[in-house]
Amino acid sequence: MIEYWNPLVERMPLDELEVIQEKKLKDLVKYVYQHSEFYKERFDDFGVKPEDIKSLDDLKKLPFTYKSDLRDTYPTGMFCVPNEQLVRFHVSSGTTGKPTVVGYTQNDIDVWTTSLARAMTSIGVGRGDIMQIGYGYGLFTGGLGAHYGAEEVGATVLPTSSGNTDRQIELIQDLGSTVIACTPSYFLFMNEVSDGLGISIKDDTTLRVGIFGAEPWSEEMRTRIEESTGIKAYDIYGTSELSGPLFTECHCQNGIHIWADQFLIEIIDPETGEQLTEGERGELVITTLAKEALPLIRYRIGDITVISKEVCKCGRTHPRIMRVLGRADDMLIVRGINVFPGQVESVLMQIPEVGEHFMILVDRLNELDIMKVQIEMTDEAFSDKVNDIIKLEQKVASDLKHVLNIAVKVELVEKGTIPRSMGKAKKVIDNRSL
Ligand code: DLL
Repeated sequence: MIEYWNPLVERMPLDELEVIQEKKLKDLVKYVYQHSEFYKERFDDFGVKPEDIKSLDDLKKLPFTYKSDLRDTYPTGMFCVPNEQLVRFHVSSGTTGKPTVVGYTQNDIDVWTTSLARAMTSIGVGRGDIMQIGYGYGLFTGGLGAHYGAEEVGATVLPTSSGNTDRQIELIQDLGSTVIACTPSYFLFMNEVSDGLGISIKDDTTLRVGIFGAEPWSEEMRTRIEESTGIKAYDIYGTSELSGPLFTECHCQNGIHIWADQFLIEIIDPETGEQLTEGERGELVITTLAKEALPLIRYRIGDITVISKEVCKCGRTHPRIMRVLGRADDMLIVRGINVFPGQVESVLMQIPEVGEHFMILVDRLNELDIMKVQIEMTDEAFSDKVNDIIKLEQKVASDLKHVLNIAVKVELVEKGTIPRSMGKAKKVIDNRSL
């Protein structure tokens, strides 16, 4: 098994990478100014010219771009190339507004594929692996993105897409899948279905690696998944606007490597837009350094994380982002206190009696926010002794209060009550916004 896909680039000292970034940034601003009416107007309104960008430090002189810009210019108003140069479109589902369209030149697909080839190599996935891809294929970027990356590293792809869970399990067994790529929620569901069929993922399959992302999941969930299924679970991150799934942790499982020769990252204060320093938690902002069809300048993804520029134990020098807590707009504000669903998950997963499925419900009663968490118990913990149930509810409520600083009502529900997901799971129902 090879250790690096491109050792020269992946282990290049950060200061050398920054020289590459600076050159690419200068070229990029000229390129977008010349090729996109949208960017020309945005730069002009902001009073900045491509020539003003002389170093990486000048990045902060550039205006941000937002998801709303993609929506406002729907479908292709931000593109820098004519349609005949595109080899593919992907389109976001548009559940929270108008969909966004992303276009790719052949070079964009190649850059995307290379990013994933580096990532997959860093977790030891390659030739000899059978990679079952349970992310949706089609307009969503998950399936096809993972597919191209897996083929590039020489793995054998099993393109199951999401759904048809019994069949997924049958194929894991019959074809001997060694890697599964899907949302963590879907894998939990697969594990549950396979238990129901009397098949243990740990003992009766050859699965050894999971590549889980497209939604936030916690360190505690990783521990649960790894212990119950015997696989190594890795985090994969990306967004459709940037291409799709792009980056993973390496085998050290300590942050997601962002390839600095292709992407320039910043962390900002979401309120003021000011740059924050390494180690401070804030909103991730990405500038694409190698995209042709839809380059993004200082794109405000909205995801909350922390950057580390420390050289990783794996030898890779590219900066890492720590587990993504979700988008700023996934954050709930309950009685003035900020709550990320991931924080709730972290607390719940540390309580052995609590199962993996939960739902957060927020209501407003007499001008007061009320947060309730519905949880299912594990099979082992299930007992019909009312006393035990009450004790468990109290324990969960007290642990949640300790971490979140707000009173939470806890309700234990029967197994199977919380809807299972084959894609991105919905973990919050906020009735205040209905
Ligand atoms: O979810 C791309 C993708 C596909 C990533 C498969 C990983 C695996 P979108 O549908 O545009 O693209 O959603 C992107 O999902 O801004 C985050 O809020 C969230 N997200 C994605 N990966 C993670 C992760 C794909 N590992 C949005 N941890 C992002 C936390 C994640 N959140």
